[in-house]
Amino acid sequence: MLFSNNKAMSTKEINGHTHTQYQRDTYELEEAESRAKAYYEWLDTRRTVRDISDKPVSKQLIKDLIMAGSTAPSGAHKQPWTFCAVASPEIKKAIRAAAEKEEYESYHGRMSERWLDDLKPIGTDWDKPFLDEAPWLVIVFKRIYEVIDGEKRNNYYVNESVGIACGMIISAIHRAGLVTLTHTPSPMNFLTKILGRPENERPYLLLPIGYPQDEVYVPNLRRKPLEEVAVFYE
Ligand code: IYR
Repeated sequence: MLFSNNKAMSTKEINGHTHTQYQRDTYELEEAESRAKAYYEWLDTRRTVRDISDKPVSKQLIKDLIMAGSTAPSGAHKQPWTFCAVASPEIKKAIRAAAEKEEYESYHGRMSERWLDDLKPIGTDWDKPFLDEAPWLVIVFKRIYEVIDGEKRNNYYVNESVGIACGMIISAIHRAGLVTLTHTPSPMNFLTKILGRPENERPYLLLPIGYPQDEVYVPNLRRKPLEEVAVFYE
């Protein structure tokens, strides 16, 4: 086998399984520091955007975003996720109607006063126009188990794995200059029904994806500084 730079790639057997040599790009510390800083500063420009334009986004682009999410590490490499990508206006309408029904209940009694208060600076309410205006909705399902030869096999670290995959697709969306928000209608089992998902899948997160509308306002958030999010033990 060859590396992409045409060098020979060596392999090694571990437990009877072939491992291929890991080829890394490494950088001297100064270059590594500057790359880390640049990546952080670029990620820090990402904002959750709820005003998503109806400007079309190609299926090809969505496929690559999904594949970026699907590069996430996962328990025993089971990749316990299914990304359902919805462009159908009828399905989007059905999702919006069902989500708003739940959200209406949440905002009018199911959520505590404190919770509603915490959301005031964000400015959300039960009205979810992005659910049928965004060109695509990607609904991420976690796969609790697989059925292999008629037998249930539980996946491992499913929440961790799917959470990481969501983080990776969110950063890929940002990289493409598109926007999204992490919508979590609650309860969200209506998604299982509308999308006809099997019993081993549970809805995890809904990501509307598209271009931002022409003029968009986002809350004036401050991200915690390093001192508030990290503790160093040296
Ligand atoms: N799921 C609801 C409420 C909501 C909850 C939190 I926590 C947020 O950060 C934002 C919204 C909704 O989508 O409106």
